[in-house]
Amino acid sequence: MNTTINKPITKEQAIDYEDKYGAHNYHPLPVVLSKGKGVYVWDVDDKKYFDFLSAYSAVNQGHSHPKIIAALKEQAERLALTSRAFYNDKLGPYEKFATEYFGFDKLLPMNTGAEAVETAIKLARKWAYEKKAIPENEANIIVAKGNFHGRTTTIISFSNDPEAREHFGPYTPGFSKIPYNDLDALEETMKNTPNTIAFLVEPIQGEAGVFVPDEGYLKGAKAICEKYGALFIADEVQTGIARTGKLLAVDHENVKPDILILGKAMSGGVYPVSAVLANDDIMLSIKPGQHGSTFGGNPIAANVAIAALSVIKNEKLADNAEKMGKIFREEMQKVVDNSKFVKKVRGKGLLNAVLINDTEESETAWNICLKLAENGLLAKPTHGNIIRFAPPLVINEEQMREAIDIIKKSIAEYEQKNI
Ligand code: IF1
Repeated sequence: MNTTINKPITKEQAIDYEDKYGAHNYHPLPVVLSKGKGVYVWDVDDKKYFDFLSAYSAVNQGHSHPKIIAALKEQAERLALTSRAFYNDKLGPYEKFATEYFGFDKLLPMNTGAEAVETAIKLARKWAYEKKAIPENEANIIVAKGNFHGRTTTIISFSNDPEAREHFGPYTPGFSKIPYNDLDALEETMKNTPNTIAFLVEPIQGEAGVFVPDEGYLKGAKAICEKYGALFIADEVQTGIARTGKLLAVDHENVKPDILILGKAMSGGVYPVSAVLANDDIMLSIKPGQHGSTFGGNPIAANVAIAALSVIKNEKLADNAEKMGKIFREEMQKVVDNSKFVKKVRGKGLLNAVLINDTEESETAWNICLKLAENGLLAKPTHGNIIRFAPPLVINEEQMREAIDIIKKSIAEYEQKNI
């Protein structure tokens, strides 16, 4: 039995409490977790699972990485929050570390990914009005259909997912949507939509179902932005921090974004840390007092992020993601070749998805995830027929092969029962 707030809580109680006292804004798998370490999590009944979601790529360094926890504890006991009304002795060193780490002049620290996306939008607009003489309130930003950039009102204003945007209007204007992975559409819209100032895009569309664009898409998009004097904004909240086998997904094509958006694994999943990086000609468009947040750049976030980013490099997690991802896709391709049911595996590094031969609205992916959980592996569908598989990047070959066996077994069991 797991004890919490000094009294034991069962799986049923935890679920009942959330149902009775919590907003119903999620539909979690019926698993109640209470412990995590590396690639594993345990539920309240001490059942062990491989975590193949990694909190949507926030736990790239593995659950409760000792070096990151030490940084969290050490700073929390020393100085947790000053606000930006004063300086502190951690933010500057973190900004120096992170700007050198990613190769930009400056960093604007925020907390969640959505806040960083909002910051990037405000920064691009401010730059456009003040440096490009775009007429006030006329700036247009191009986004890709199928995008997921967070859940604030402005961000869902340019989503085309009814679930994300219905009945949350009125919507923020100033965005035009084009098909993902379509350079002609980008060029066309850039050319014909006045006052277009930027293209905001995920280098791989995560929530849409791990859509990996054609080779050359990112390089082509950057070139089109340069041709029309628009900013290329890369949302690497999910694809960044070594998840796809390189430090950033844009590194696969050696593309440097004008604005880089990071979040999630910036802290290894132990604390909300996000950031926007850009060079001075863009970043200095925002002047003192024009943007910020209470917790943005706090000493704990700064200390934790240095530790989390150091782990990525010191443990060569991008290389490991590349190697382990290859094994995953090779083995899952064998399942695809021998199954009418599993029709495709796709991804890069350790951001992968398996497509099931069923409709988007079906319960199939969900039911397979229930079977996976029964067999000791946690994953979550992104759509009715797509399952994302994204373990922490610290996974070793033995663990990966054991996890693959669980996935194969679970799919086979599901097929036997349902085909
Ligand atoms: C949920 C999805 C993933 C993101 C990208 C910004 C953000 C996210 C590319 C915002 C956040 C999270 C949100 C979380 C589930 C998860 C998710 F399923 F919602 F779409 F990963 F694909 N840019 N993604 O993926 O960052 O504000 O959440 O820190 O909302 O349930 P955030």
